[in-house]
Amino acid sequence: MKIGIVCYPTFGGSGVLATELGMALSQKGHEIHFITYQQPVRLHFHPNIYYHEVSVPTYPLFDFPPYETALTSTLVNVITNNNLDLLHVHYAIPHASAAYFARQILKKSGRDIPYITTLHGTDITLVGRDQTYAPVVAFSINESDAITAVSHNLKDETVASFPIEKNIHVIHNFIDINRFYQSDKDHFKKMLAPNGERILAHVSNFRKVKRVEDVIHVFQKVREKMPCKLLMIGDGPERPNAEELSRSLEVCNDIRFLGKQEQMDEILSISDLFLLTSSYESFGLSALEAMSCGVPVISTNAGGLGEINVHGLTGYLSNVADVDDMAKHAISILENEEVLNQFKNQAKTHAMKFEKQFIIPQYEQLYNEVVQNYKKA
Ligand code: GMT
Repeated sequence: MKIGIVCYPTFGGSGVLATELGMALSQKGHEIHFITYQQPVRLHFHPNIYYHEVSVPTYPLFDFPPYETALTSTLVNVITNNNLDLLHVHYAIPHASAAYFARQILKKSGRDIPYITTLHGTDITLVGRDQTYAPVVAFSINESDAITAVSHNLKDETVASFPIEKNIHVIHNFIDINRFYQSDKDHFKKMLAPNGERILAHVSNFRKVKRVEDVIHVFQKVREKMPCKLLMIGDGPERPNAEELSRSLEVCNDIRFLGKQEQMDEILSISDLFLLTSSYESFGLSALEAMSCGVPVISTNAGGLGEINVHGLTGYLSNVADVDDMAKHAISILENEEVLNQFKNQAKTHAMKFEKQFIIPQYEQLYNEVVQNYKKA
């Protein structure tokens, strides 16, 4: 099948998932066309993969260059010139409405193409609900030939927020266990924790929804009980506050803010515990990547996190903002080597349920259904 994938090319979970999906599909023989404004960060070369850049010319009149219009025109051109069978857009805003518009334009010239929209989280729960976008989001989701959500929780949130007229298929995010596994990085671990300190890690885009200051508070409480280090990976608007808090709590010497990193498997390989303190998380792909590397997860119970992190098995879940509870659970895992190893094994074993070989066929089946139905109609 010839499939166009539209996504954000950045480090965010939706872009990462879309890129991994495209790469996995290309290995199964599909021809994949990424259409984004930048080459996706995790994209590797493969003969079946094409990348089309959306360029948005500037003009003095444009205070806000019309990205959606540029994307729609690029979609029309790429679909026509490459004879695509299907479009799969990740993150509703503005990708679903651009796909709808491109489909309408192509209909005028006698070409028809179905599009599938995958909802990822904040496109529904934060940005999408805002009245600035809501009518367009609802319309373009409903016009999709199929809708998927990355968790049952996100499906429920979507149905509660919008007048959805179609079934939403839940297809969980997935992991490549051949890339995300615990490898021997002892030399690297010794550099960061020279005295055998436990290593805690957090990965995010440092937005408000991640509550990164809670990560620092949890770390401070764990550090009172045992020598440990914290790795803060990623970047975003809340990073200065988190750094300031770590200085005022006098824990900054044991925290490394590493910024955006590509070799997440290596960093997770040296980590003992993963912290995710979000007030909402549709799924928590970063937590799954950690579990796949054998790192137990201390998270909140917000959104779909309970669909991957199993309380008492792969880690623990606490109420949002309950840093005492999170610290208590973190200590209970980290203070005993045997318990820690047990949680590491359980996290790894559970992550394997989300292995890409189980999830990719669910997308392929949906693609086939959509394309067949479209041909019949
Ligand atoms: O975490 C973010 O804010 C980035 C965001 C995105 O769309 O790039 O991530 C969302 O999609 C991921 C992939 O499906 C999910 O694993 C994240 O849980 C989800 N983030 C939120 O719901 C806050």
